[in-house]
Amino acid sequence: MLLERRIYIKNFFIYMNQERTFIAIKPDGVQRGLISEIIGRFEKKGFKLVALKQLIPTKELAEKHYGIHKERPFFANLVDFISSGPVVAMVWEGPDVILSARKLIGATKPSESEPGTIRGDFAIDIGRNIIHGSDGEDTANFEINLWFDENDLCDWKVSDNQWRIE
Ligand code: DAT
Ligand code: MG
Repeated sequence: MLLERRIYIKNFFIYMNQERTFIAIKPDGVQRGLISEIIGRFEKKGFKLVALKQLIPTKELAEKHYGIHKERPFFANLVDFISSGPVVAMVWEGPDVILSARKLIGATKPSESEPGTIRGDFAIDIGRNIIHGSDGEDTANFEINLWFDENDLCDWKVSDNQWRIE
């Protein structure tokens, strides 16, 4: 029941399940020249880019970002890797974008990620799996706030929105 999922505000239908997610192209994706390929997949899917920056994350930022994995044996390597070079950090917006982005990205382990997904098409090793995407609403909020200031988030309307969202 589509109508139940949208509300009418100031002449626009706003999706109640409109979400934002945090996406990062890891240093391997940047080094391998996959920035445009990855951004292109999110753009062509129809999502809206809300924020974008390239930075070399500090170890402190990487540790906070992956804090949930603190006790795992791969944690130190992961933090070293993420802070080893430029990362392209982004916020994307759209209906159910958190789950959709995880599907575009593919499974964590490249041997299990389907062809057609970013990891399925471009990665062969779990330690070099190209891209990060938030895995739920709480992590999305936490990660967006961790990597971006409120002022970095660009509030804009996609001009052809009626051709993307009913
Ligand atoms: P995802 O990035 O799909 O959300 P995750 O949150 O379980 O996966 O793990 C974060 C990252 O840590 C993952 O992208 C790659 C690395 N990682 C996970 N499991 C690993 C393992 N068993 N060995 C080495 N690196 C691993
Ligand atoms: Mg994760």
